[in-house]
Amino acid sequence: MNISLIGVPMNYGCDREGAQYGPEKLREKKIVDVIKKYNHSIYDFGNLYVPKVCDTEKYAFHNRMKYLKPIVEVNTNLAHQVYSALAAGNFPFVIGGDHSLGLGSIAGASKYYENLAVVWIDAHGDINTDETSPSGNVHGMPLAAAMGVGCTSLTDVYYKGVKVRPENVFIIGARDLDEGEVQLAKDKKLNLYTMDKVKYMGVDGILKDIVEKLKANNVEAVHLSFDMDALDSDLVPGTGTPVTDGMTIDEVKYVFKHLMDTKLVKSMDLVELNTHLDKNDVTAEVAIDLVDWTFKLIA
Ligand code: B3U
Ligand code: MN
Ligand code: MN
Repeated sequence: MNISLIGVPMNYGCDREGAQYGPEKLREKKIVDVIKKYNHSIYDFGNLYVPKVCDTEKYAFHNRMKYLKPIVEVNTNLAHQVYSALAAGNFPFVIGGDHSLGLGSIAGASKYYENLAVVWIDAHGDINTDETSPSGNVHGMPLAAAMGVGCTSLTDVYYKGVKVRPENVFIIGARDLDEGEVQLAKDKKLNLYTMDKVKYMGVDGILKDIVEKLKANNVEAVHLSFDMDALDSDLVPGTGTPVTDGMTIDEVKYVFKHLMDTKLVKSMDLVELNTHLDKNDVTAEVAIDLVDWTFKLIA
């Protein structure tokens, strides 16, 4: 497979030091060589340009969303990179950076694929809007925006309108949802597999459900968005908002395996590695192990 590696060294969406160094750390840990091991041709497109905005300006562009302008700019460029990679027959692999980059990667993938699904593996729902967000951090909003919910400056990134239909949204591993997110998930009847549900149905149970729905909905392609904080907080000190009672590494690998088996996964993000918070690079090593596993599966 031809892989396009796209780095997004951005932390405006989480408003925390350290998330912007994810791409640099993963390259230091030889992400390119790890992917190459499985006979892929990898094209490293380097890192996207992230404009400098000082923190005194964080609310200069919107009164409830921090750093709105640079986030929209970076995501517009990311969307076009992802779209171009897909149009060239490549698999775009986007490394973050905070999860606000989901805005761009989903926008790019959805421009290419008519009927896209998104599998969002995360301790959080990331379905807040500027009105429901308790923090004003845009990394808690991209999935709502992709469904066309929230402020038009986010919903209209790259092109106007809905990028993914709610019935094609699958959230796995959530265990820290805000009130507005719970309400939106209900209103939109999202496929929400909270950690409680994962435990109740088992990983096999939720995967069976997801694969059936992907088929029933005639999904053409899946964008897989993986937030490191889906993993249990004990395993990933190097992420901005770790949450207890999360997934094990084996559970994540199992989910990846079965999703890859569908042959529908055509693009992927790996986000929220925070090098400042990491302890002896353990989180970076976990990320690399998951990358290794993923590209072995794709081979
Ligand atoms: N739901 C909270 C916290 C949060 C979302 N995503 C992360 N943290 N990583 C919010 O700010 O929207
Ligand atoms: Mn997230
Ligand atoms: Mn998260």
